[in-house]
Amino acid sequence: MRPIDDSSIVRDGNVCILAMDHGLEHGPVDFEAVPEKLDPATVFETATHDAVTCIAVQKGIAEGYYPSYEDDVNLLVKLNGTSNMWMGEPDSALNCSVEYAAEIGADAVGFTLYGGSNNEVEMAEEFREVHEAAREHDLPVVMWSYPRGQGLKNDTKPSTISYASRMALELGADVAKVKYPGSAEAMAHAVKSAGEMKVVMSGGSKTDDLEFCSTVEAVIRAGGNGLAVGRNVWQREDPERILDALEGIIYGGQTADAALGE
Ligand code: FBP
Repeated sequence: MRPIDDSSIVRDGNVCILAMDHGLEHGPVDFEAVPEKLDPATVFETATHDAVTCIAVQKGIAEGYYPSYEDDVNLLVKLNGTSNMWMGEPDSALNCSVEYAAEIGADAVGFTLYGGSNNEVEMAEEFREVHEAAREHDLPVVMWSYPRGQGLKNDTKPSTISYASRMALELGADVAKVKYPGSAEAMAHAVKSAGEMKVVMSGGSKTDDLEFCSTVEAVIRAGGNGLAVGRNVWQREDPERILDALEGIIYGGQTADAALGE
């Protein structure tokens, strides 16, 4: 067993991270269809669901809202991020230290690495400092492992996703968050490439209930450890219904059909 299994962000070996850093990464446009979700407190409420093992937010949101939820929600502080207005080669500004994340109550930290970007070398050097500081504070490290940049035409190609999960393992992450490579077989290879490290799927833009849950089921059957999801939960009218289903799939081994009661 790896130490991460004892962490509060893991339930029965699996993970379900509710991500809400979209206001920075994509802009308020992601909340247009659900304007009430512009209030971060509404997403913290959703994160109190038992399916969710932690909420992933930037430090400004953590500072403002986590104090009201610290008894009911585990906190992952995302340490870097970039706005959608940045037009350069993929990069992500380190905007929070591990020390500060620990001070405001983080249970885990998150870091985006754009492998393949012209900025990969600097990002990997920053990751080294983050990783070593996180070990000192006993905080699990989740890597948003997103190959992206000039040289990459298809960032969800199976070989690219396996490379993404392997990079996360080699650089010391405890969990890698990767895009779905299109099939359970490709996902199984990405999981195998990561040894005993945990691999979770990145949610992506909103799809219908059955399509989304079937993909999560495929991830679990492929040996993956769950999900880091944003829009597919909080852009829904009834986030609780999808979280009930995800709980059955991720921790109960249910099929998508059974979990959705279809
Ligand atoms: P989603 O489930 O909504 O895709 O959220 C996961 C996430 O990684 C967020 O943490 C982040 O803001 C966003 O996706 C990044 O998306 P993109 O792939 O467009 O960079």
